[in-house]
Amino acid sequence: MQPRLDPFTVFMDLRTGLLDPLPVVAERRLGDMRGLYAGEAEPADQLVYRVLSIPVPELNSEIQCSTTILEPGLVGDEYFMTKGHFHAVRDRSEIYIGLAGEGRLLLATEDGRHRLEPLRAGTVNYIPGGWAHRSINVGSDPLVFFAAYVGDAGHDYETIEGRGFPVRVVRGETGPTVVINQRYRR
Ligand code: S6P
Ligand code: ZN
Repeated sequence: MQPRLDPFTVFMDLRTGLLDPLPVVAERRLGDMRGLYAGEAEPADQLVYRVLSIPVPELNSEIQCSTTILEPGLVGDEYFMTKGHFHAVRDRSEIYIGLAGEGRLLLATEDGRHRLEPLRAGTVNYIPGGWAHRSINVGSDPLVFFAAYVGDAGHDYETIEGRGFPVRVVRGETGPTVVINQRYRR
């Protein structure tokens, strides 16, 4: 076969997740996340996370790679988190490699099962197809992780925007606490 791409190398700072050369950067602010938190997501311009993506074609022959830098913070008692998504092609899987900070990876199936996994420096999370995933920063420093996933996975945000995850992770008296999401609809 004729190769589609030439080899290339990107340098990653393993503590900050920053990539060199700096690839495509997407920013998510509280104003982008209305309806996902139980409380009011204010102020709208507050940065919550950045996703630095290495651009490759969205084909199942490729591997998409990105780092996520998720700031520490709270909306009410709910920790800063990513929007969360199913892959548009549901059976596409992914791995996360934790680089810095203290987090949780919340996963859920369409039939309402959920799991909470650790996400910190040294964790390798395997996210099988069919599991929606959201990362949550429960610490006081940025949560940084590297993601690699099947190139044509795509992202379905609408399903999570409509139904939420079955649980939320909030700051409790003894630390991060899992509570039922009262707005969850299966
Ligand atoms: C992509 C992978 C991550 C997330 C990123 C932001 O499949 O899971 O790169 O895109 O952590 O989360 P979200 O839910 O806003 O895409
Ligand atoms: Zn994903």
